[in-house]
Amino acid sequence: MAGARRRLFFALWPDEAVRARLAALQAELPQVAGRWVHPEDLHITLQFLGPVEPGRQACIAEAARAVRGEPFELEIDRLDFWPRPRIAWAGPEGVPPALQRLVEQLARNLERCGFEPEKRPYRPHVTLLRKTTPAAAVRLPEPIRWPVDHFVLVESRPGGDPPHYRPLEGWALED
Ligand code: 3AM
Repeated sequence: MAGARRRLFFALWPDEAVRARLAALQAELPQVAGRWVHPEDLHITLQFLGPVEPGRQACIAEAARAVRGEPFELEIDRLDFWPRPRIAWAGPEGVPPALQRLVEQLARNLERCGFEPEKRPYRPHVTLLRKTTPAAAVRLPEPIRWPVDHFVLVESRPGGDPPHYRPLEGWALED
């Protein structure tokens, strides 16, 4: 039997301290309309994979294992809004080189498993609020420092009650 496909993506997963600060930011958002992302679902997507057959998961794990990365720190210092997905998000002003390298390596390794690399430039962000109303970008007076030393493969289970995302496996970024 083929087994059920799972909806998967690679992400940076905050530790409890960073998660608490991101959740506090949600509470301070000026927007009132929208659908809050459950605090346990807060993350930064590295690459979205979509529905994956069980037979491809070994290739995906191998692609992740083959990544040679290094730990880095993210400075979450911007709160912004994108009109097309209609989300409010928090993220770093720029992309740290170590993060850019991580995303590119992952995309390259995943091509061997048949996943098309994303054509749009990589924009790291934590979605805080969906289906929201337009808002102006602001710079956070106190940036959130997010030390990144690993990345995870996450299963997405939309529908039902949140949290919707569950980390399945993680890989360290080692010097
Ligand atoms: O990281 P965020 O919350 O912005 O919108 C989905 C979510 O993004 C995105 O992957 C993340 C985890 O679900 N996503 C969903 N479908 C997608 C698709 N077809 C997608 N990203 C790219 N292509």
